[in-house]
Amino acid sequence: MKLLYTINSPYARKVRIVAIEKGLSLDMQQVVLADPDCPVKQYNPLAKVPVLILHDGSSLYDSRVIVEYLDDCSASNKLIPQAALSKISVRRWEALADGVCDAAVAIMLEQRKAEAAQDAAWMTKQMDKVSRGLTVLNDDLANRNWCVDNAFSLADIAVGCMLAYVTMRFAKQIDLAAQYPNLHRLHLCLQARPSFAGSEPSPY
Ligand SMILES: N[C@@H](CCC(=O)N[C@@H](CS)C(=O)NCC(=O)O)C(=O)O
Repeated sequence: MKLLYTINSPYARKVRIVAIEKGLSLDMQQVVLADPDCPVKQYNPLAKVPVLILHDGSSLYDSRVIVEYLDDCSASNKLIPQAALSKISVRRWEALADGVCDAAVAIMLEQRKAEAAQDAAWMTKQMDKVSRGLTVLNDDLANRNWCVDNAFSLADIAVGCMLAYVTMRFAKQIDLAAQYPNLHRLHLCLQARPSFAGSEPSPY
């Protein structure tokens, strides 16, 4: 199986970490989305990463579909619980973490426009989504070690990828330790895992 990804995509990083945690070896192909020959649109009509190309040439997207597929590839180290309520809870944490990333990515794209073309009110609206999302995730985590059922799961991976992304993009606006101490504690714990340590995003 081959994964098309970009190094700083938080969604692709979620997939990369799931694969490592599951012990699955993927053929990794880093792509440049702006490249006219970028292969992504051939496999995903939405032209977004991540895309997982299966052995028969068919493809899976988006990240939430891919992580479920990978988790089902082996019975060991399940990252999405089987029990219905726990599973829905994990997926809800993931949905909120991914949603915060959606708002953060939207701001980053707006900031790439010429300053006169940027819509400040729209960016504030997106930043409010980031702040509200972080507040809810921080409150919901409270003093627990892991997001759901006191066990490491996809919820922690999704939240960890989002935290790395927003702290990289908004280093000046977001002080995790001061504003979101519960998420800060989780972030430190996740950064120590080999799957996270080897896949840190870097600003470009
Ligand atoms: N919901 C999608 C989001 C994927 C996404 O937005 N990826 C970004 C990179 S971080 C992308 O490929 N953007 C290119 C575009 O929107 O044209 C997922 O979870 O995979």
